[in-house]
Amino acid sequence: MKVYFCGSIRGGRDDVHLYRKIVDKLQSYGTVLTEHVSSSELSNRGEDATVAGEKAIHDRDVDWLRQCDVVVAEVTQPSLGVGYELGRAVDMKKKIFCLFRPSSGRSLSAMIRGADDGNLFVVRDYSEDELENILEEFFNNLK
Ligand code: 6IA
Repeated sequence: MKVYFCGSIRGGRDDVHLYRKIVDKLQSYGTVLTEHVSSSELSNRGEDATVAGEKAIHDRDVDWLRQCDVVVAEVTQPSLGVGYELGRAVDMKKKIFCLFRPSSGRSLSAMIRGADDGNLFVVRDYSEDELENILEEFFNNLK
């Protein structure tokens, strides 16, 4: 099983500790293609990145998205990149699981909340202590 994990990078790194927890759990189900998203060494700056470097990142990520069996996204911290990845993944008819924390006080974009079709695209509100159980439930239902 190949899992593509989406989490904010330039959108802000406030939730990186949660991304780490999610990726740790996802690794018990398969290969996480985008493990770097959860790295505490990856900051949101990257001013030194070149345009060619950014193209390589984009093309590699879209390629990984094509290869994956399932997409898991933490969508609490708004991120253009995550929104873009989810849109592309919908077009590729991937199974998508979005995790949102209402306790953040934020309101999730209608373009994500409204994409939930109860089948291929599912949005799940959660709190941090429920994380492991929610992921277990999701992956057990995939089998
Ligand atoms: O707009 P954002 O940066 O928040 O987008 C985050 C999402 O896009 C993540 O789910 C990643 O899969 C993808 N993404 C964005 N930037 C990168 C990246 N380096 N490397 C890999 N995936 C990325 C960015 C350069 C860094 C020096 C800031």
